[in-house]
Amino acid sequence: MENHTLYSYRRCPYAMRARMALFMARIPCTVHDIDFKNKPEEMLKASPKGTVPVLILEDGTVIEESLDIIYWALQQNDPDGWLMAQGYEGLIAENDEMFKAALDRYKYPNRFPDEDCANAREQGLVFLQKLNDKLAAHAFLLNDQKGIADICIFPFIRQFANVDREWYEALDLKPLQNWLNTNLKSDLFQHIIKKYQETPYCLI
Ligand SMILES: N[C@@H](CCC(=O)N[C@@H](CS)C(=O)NCC(=O)O)C(=O)O
Repeated sequence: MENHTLYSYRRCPYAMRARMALFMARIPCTVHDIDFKNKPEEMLKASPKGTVPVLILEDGTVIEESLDIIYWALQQNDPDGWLMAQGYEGLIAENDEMFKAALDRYKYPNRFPDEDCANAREQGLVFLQKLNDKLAAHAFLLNDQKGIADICIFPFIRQFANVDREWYEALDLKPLQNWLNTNLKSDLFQHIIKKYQETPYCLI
C-alpha cells in the first residue's frame, strides 16, 4: 500500500473528481472507501468537518477540499496541461455553488422542509443549457480537449441526469448529453468508478 491516504466514497461527485485528478497525475495512494455512518476516527482526527475526499500526504499534510486535492495532484504532474487552461475557475464555482444547490433541492427536497423546491429542476436546467451552448461550439467545456472543468463538473451532471432519466433524455441538449456519455465511458472515469471488493485499495 502507498503512503498517501485518500478517504473517499465511491459515488460522491467530489471524491470522483479528486480520484480522477490523482489518477491522471499517476499519484499512488491508498484509498479508504468510507461508510458515512461510521466515519474512520483517523479521518475525523485529520479533518473534523467529516466530508470526503480528504487526502493525507505521506508527510502528514492534510488536504480536505476536492479542488485543493486536484490542484495539488496536478501541480505534481499535469500530463495534459490541465492547469494551463484559461477560464475554468468561474465555471467550476458556478457548478459548486448555484448548480449544486439546485441539484440537492431537486434530488433531496425533503432535506429542505422550509423551502419550496418546486423550481429546483428548472434552476439546474439553466446551468445545463449554459454548458450545452459551450459544448455546441467545442467537444469539451473549455475547448476540444478534456480538461479540469470537465472532470470537476460532469460527476454533478451525472447525478442530476439520474434523478429522472426519462426527463433528462428527452431534453433537446444533444451536445451536453453526448459530452456526459463520452465522459462516463472514458477510461479515466471507468477506472475510478470500479467497485473494489476490499477497502483500502490502491488507486494506481
Ligand atoms: N467542499 C467539499 C464538499 C465535499 C462533500 O460535501 N462531500 C460529501 C459527500 S458527496 C460528504 O462527505 N458528506 C458528508 C456526510 O454526508 O456525512 C469538497 O469539495 O471536498
